[in-house]
Amino acid sequence: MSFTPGFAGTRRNRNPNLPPGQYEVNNFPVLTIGPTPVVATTDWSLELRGEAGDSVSWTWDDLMGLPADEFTTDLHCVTAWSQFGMPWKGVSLDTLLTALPEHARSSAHHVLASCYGGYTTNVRYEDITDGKAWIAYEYNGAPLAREHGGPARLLIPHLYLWKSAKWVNRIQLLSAKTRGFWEVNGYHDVGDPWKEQRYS
Ligand SMILES: Nc1nc2c(c(=O)[nH]1)N[C@H]1C(S)=C(S)[C@@H](COP(=O)(O)O)O[C@H]1N2
Ligand SMILES: [Mo]
Repeated sequence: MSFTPGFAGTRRNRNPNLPPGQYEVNNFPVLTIGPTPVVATTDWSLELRGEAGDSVSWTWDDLMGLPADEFTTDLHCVTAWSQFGMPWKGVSLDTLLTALPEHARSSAHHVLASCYGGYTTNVRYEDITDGKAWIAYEYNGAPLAREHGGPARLLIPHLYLWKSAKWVNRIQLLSAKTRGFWEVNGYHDVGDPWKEQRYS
C-alpha cells in the first residue's frame, strides 16, 4: 500500500481562518459605490421598521446611550480580501430589535438595509439576530472613519462585507425578500464566505 503525500500537503500552509478563494490583507481597503456621504452625528438617525408600520428611531445621542460591545473579528470581502483580528465597537442589533413589538419581529424573515447615499442590501433576518450583527461606530479605538461608513455602519462579520451597509439609516423587517443593490445585480442573497456564496 502506498499513497502520494504531495496531495495531502498542498494546503498545509493555508490559514484555516481564510475562507475559500480569499487572500489576507492588512490595509482595510475602502470599497464604495458612488460618492462618500457626509453625515454629521447631529443629523444622524437610524430607523428600524416593521412591516405593519411599527417604527422605532434612534438619534446619535440615543445610540450612544445604549450598551455597546467591543469585539474583534475577521472581515471578508467578495473581491477576495480578508482581514483578521479587527477591533470594533458597536451596539448589537439584538439590543435595537427589542424596541420593536414582538409581532413585528415574529413575521420577519428578511431585512433590507438602506443608507445615506442610497445604497441598499438584503440579508436574512436570522443573520442579524443572536449576536451576529452590530451598528458599529468605532474601529481600532477611534470613531469610524467616514470612508468606512462613519459615523456608523451595519456590521455583519460572518457574511461577505457588501452586506455591511455603510452609513446605514434604515433597517426594514420583511416577510418576503426585497433585493438590494448588489443582489439585484446577481450577488448572493445570503453571502456566506465559508460557502463561497458570491453570486446567486
Ligand atoms: N452605503 C454603502 N455601504 C457599503 C458599500 C457601498 O458602496 N455603500 N459597499 C459595500 C461593499 S461592496 C463592501 S466590500 C464594504 C466595504 O467596506 P469598507 O469600505 O469599510 O472596506 O462596504 C459595503 N457597504
Ligand atoms: Mo465588496
